[in-house]
Amino acid sequence: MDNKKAVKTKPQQQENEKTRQLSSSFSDASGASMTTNHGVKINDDQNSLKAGERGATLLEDFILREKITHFDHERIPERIVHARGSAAHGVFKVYEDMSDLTRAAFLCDPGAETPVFVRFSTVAGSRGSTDLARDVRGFAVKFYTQEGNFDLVGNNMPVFFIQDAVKFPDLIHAVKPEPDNEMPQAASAHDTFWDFISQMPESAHMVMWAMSDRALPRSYRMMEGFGVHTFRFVNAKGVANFVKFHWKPLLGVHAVAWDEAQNISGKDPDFHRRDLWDAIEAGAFPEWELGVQIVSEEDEFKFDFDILDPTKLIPEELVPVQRIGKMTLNRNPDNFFAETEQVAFHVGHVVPGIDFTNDPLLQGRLFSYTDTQLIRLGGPNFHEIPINRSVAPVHNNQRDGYMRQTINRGKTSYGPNAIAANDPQQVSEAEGGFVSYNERIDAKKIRARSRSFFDHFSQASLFFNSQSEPEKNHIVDALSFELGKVKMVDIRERMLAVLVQIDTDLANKVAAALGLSIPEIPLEALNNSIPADGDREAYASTNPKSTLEKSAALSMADTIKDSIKTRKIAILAANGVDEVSLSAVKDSLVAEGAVVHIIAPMLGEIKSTGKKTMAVDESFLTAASVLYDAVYIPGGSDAINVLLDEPNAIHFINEAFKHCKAIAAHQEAMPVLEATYFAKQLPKDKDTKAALAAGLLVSGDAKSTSETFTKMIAMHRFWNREKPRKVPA
Ligand code: HDE
Repeated sequence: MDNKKAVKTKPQQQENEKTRQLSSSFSDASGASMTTNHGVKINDDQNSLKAGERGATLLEDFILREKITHFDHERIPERIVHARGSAAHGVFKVYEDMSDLTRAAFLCDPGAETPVFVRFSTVAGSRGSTDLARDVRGFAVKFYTQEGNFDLVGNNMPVFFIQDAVKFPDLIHAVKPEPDNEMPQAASAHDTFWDFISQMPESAHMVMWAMSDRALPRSYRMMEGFGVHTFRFVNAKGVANFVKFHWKPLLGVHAVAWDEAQNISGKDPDFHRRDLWDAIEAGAFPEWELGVQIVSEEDEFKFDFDILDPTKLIPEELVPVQRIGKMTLNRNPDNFFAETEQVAFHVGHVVPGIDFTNDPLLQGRLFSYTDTQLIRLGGPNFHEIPINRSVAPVHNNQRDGYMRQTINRGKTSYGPNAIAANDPQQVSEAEGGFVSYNERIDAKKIRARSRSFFDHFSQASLFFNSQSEPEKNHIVDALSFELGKVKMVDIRERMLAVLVQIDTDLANKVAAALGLSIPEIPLEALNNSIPADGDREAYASTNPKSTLEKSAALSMADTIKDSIKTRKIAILAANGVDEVSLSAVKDSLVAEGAVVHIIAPMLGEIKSTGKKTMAVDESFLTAASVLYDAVYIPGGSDAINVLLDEPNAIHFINEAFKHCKAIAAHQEAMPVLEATYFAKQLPKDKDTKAALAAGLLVSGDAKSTSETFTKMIAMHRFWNREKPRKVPA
């Protein structure tokens, strides 16, 4: 590893114990000679070795052969699921000693700072697919604790499509591009997915989440995360409690509109990746609080659902989420492949104090994650890849295999041994040895599913009932779109029969959009996921009502809306812009932590009325409304005339309106607003209240514009605009 001293760490990004460990693997070529992989200095990297200037290339050219061979092997198989991802380094700190609940050391010492590496991902798309696909997002956290790695491999939705791991390959085959023509990429809107789903009523709850705005995050930084399964906390006395893990983003939970998502996919398929990278580069470090819901063993059966069923959540009204610590992502990776691509998460990586339950989906995952790395990362030594290495020392009698990095010394690789005095030694529980929770098991060996897993619809209904009106409309639209893309009518119809079990109004609206009526399919005929000798009646969904009517935590409507930090604001300007109305608003937004771009017809610079030159960040060609959270149009009659003549400027504002974003304008810019399709909807009243209700503000006063506009941006979206459903842009 040459040139260790020359390694540059970005000034605002943070170091931790894991970074220091990684630094022994850093390589930086500044000032270094080019060499082959066996360290020989290269004299000519421009020409291959030939028999004469115009002659054939010689096989002898070891430099050429080495370079091309390495290149030929530069790709590894992409992950079968979660192939597309982005990651960052950070730290986690627990707020208070949690030793009453768990002996996990990193959760017992508020002074300890645990390094983490977090990878966010989509599920269905390939590595090169768009970030904005309608999909579940992976939220995988590797804690490098002093007791070994703990991987919390979760999603941004708290439940899953299936109850038993044995159905996972079927689910993924159904959602991936269809095998005959490999279409569509990164989309569930096709026949095979809905063919499968419509026969698997256990997926109903998760389908509601996947069709909701949760599947279209504004940013990875604005997503919740969930461990999904029920895990166990075990304390030093051996007392266990059930635990559900949550990540709560301090920026709130926000989404984009579906039309916007589709546009972003074209304008910037790396939207989420760029957003995460840029925020960290700018020092706006994303933060989440770790939450836990604790259920005692005595309460295991007190709910009207089974806590081992991964298609169920525990409503926060029944068991509140305690926030026990904070995670901050504060450093971008140095190398995408070495870190983000090669990181290997494993739901089975737990530390003493954290243990599993018998959730049958979790149990299957415990096998899968090592198995997949064996082929993806080329053998059993993937734990030695720097990003996967534990910061706690690793010693055991495992040896050899492809790409072994460790040079084990000595003669013994077995135990017991006398030659090395039985090293490495086993460790007592008191000194931190892992001991599995002593769960009592007394059962028959059986392939079956517990009756307590057969309530498929009550939490799907609870989720739908808990949504605000706009969120409900978005679910109706999403289902109408997805099922509209399904070609086989009987699949659409069967899905309507599933939806009617969740909510009649929802099913009726989707049916209307599809031009179909809802078939009457009895519950026992809805479930086609039954064994060959299975009793259809016994496998029918039970249909109880949830004891809760609504759960506020399931809706995004009331999420945190008090900050515009890292929000992207477009200022549309041209030569002749009024400098005061531009700079005052810009400065105030920047002071609040927003990212402000001046967008003009051409790149380069514009001149204000006061002849001040200002740099243009983007032109109408390179920017797009969908890449911003809000728009401001300053005054200056010359600039306004230019914008009026620029169809892309009007389109920009129309699109921002269509996607329900905050729009503010100086009163001199009124002609531009009058050229939009929403001119008639401009609020008659010019006061703050009207502006906050409509998300539209026209004012001549820069100070009050800044104040009101900031509040409007923090509100994220003005979904009430969707009501008239007029489609411009
Ligand atoms: Fe995964 N999953 N999964 N999964 N999963 C993988 O592991 C699997 C499940 C999740 O950023 C794979 O290293 C099975 C639930 C995330 O690298 C693979 C089952 C949840 C990631 C795999 C599930 C997840 C993965 C592919 C059903 C939410 C990305 C590459 C029994 C709680 C991690 C890899 C990263 C990745 C198998 C179900 C989350 C094949 C068999 C439920 C976030 O091992």
